[in-house]
Amino acid sequence: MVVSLTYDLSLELALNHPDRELRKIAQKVVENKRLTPEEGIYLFEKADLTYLGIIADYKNRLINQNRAYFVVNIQINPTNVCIYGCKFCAFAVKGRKHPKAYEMTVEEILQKVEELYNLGGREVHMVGGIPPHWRYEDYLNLLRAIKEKFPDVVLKAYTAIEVHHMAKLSKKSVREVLKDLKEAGLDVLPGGGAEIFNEEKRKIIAPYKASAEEYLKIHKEAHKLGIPTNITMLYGHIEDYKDRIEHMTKVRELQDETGGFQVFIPLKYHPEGTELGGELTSSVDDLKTIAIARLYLDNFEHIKAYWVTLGERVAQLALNYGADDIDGTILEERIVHAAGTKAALGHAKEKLINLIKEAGKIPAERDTFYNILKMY
Ligand code: V47
Repeated sequence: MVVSLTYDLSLELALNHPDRELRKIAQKVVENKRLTPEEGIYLFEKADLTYLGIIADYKNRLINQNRAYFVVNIQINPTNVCIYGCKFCAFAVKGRKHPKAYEMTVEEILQKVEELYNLGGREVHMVGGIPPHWRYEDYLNLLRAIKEKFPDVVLKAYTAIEVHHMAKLSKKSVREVLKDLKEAGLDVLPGGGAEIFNEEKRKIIAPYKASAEEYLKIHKEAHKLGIPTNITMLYGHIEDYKDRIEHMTKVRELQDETGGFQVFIPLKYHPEGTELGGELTSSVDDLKTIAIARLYLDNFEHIKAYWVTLGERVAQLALNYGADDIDGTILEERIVHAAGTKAALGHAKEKLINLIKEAGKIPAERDTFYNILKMY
């Protein structure tokens, strides 16, 4: 099925690409056929951005029409004290006594949630370090305290890495921990901590973190309990294209099994102040990664262009390269800002609406579960 005459014409360009393999891939996209890992790698290595934009936008329009989603939300990073010394992270510090260490009080966190309420938002994205002194109950009590004061808040909190840590702390199974978290008020598991699933590279950049297998098992368990989850991929450090496709293949396989992922979020690596160092990826690489994610993850409804890592301008462009979501107002973010992102914070809803409109898409304000609240 072809969406409109305009797309008919541009699709013709992709379907008649001088490269035989790219012609074949475009044809598969039109026929809604799944791409193989080899084809995914070929797209990274050989496809030009114009070609990718045409077919990724085509695929996105079949799924999301002309809409681009945003959410009125707040991000809270309760503490930067963390037992894991991930080499790509400029946010975390080792101990409470570190001069840059901070820890928000419950009252400070509740105040932040109040700010969100004043803006009419309900999503709280809460993720931070894993401090050595937090007990299992501390994680649960924080959720309870927020839900008690703000019962209709939606809590997207703690990554699978924190869940893994809580299971060790409490000596409970992952399933039991997730059940406790759900009872305490957890609504959605955010997608952080996935980094890159290739075990060799994962061991280098995040030597102490849960393995890819453990990470994915936690998401699977969450899906079985009816907890939707998001999933990320940190790219632009020491991984190569093959690793990106390996990562997305694992994500695609689990989605086939459970259908529990809401959105895939490629996260552009920022090297400033990190032990790992390195260079920023180009905007071409960023847009290609978004487009290939859209094409490869045929069982995902949503691909997020996270403006905090991409910057507003590339995130806006990404809406024409397969992304249909730009996250939200956020207000505060410390993790990627510690690593040098220049993305300005405190975006008003109106700014996000204009950004989306300028990209030629229809702004759709959503809740955490992608229910549309209002179209603009
Ligand atoms: O897991 C850490 C990443 C993640 C750096 O679920 C870095 O909707 C770039 O996961 N450069 C946390 N990235 C953020 C995250 C997220 C963001 C937005 C939406 C959702 C969602 C999830 O930030 C970490 C890590 O992969 N990160 N350091 C860095 N130097």
